[in-house]
Amino acid sequence: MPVIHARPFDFAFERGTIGLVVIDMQRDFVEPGGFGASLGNDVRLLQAIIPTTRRLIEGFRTAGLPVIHTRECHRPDLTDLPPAKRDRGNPALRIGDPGPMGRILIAGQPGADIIPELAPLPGELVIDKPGKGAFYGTDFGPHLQRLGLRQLVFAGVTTEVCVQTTMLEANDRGYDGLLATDATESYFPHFKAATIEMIVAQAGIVGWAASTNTILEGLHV
Ligand code: TIU
Repeated sequence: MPVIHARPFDFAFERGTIGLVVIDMQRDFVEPGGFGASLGNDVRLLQAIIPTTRRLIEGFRTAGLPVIHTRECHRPDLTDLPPAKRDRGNPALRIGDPGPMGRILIAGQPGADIIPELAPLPGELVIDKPGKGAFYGTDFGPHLQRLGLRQLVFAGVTTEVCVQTTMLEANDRGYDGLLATDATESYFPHFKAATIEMIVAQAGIVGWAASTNTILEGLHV
């Protein structure tokens, strides 16, 4: 079985069952004027991983392996937005409010688009998700089963929120998850570092972690 050298030990995979999941690389999180900025975050921190994430995506494409993208967003009528999520904190703009990139975190608005540098190719799966995890309220799970995937490499933002939640959801459903450490980022660098350590601690209690170069070497691309 081929392996990717990872922490805490080698990540074994099959070519027919491994795929890349890129979480929420949307304008709303990465560009000024979106959801991330409305929460008071410095979105420039997330922009640093764009070239690495692009290399990871292109490596999977070159290897002929599936790339799946997710977008955190809500229906225009907000019926999938619990008050507990909308009313959290005291942001300048709330989900659904009009902002410089259209309504904040709403499907179909410019802010909910994946950033142009990492745009999905025609035919790549894009999962719109109302929650932090990609399994909740979506058909992500059935799509993974249809594609026959068992090992998932994760990239995207933010490490400790949507990426970690999706890795935990995937782990409970029997998928092996590997986090690409330089293709994920947080508004809080110490949260990113802690998340990586939490994932690989206890003999990989949640999963594995490796750099993009190491992942691409393991895939032979
Ligand atoms: N705020 C924050 O760190 N993250 C989110 O709200 N969503 C995702 O992580 N995608």
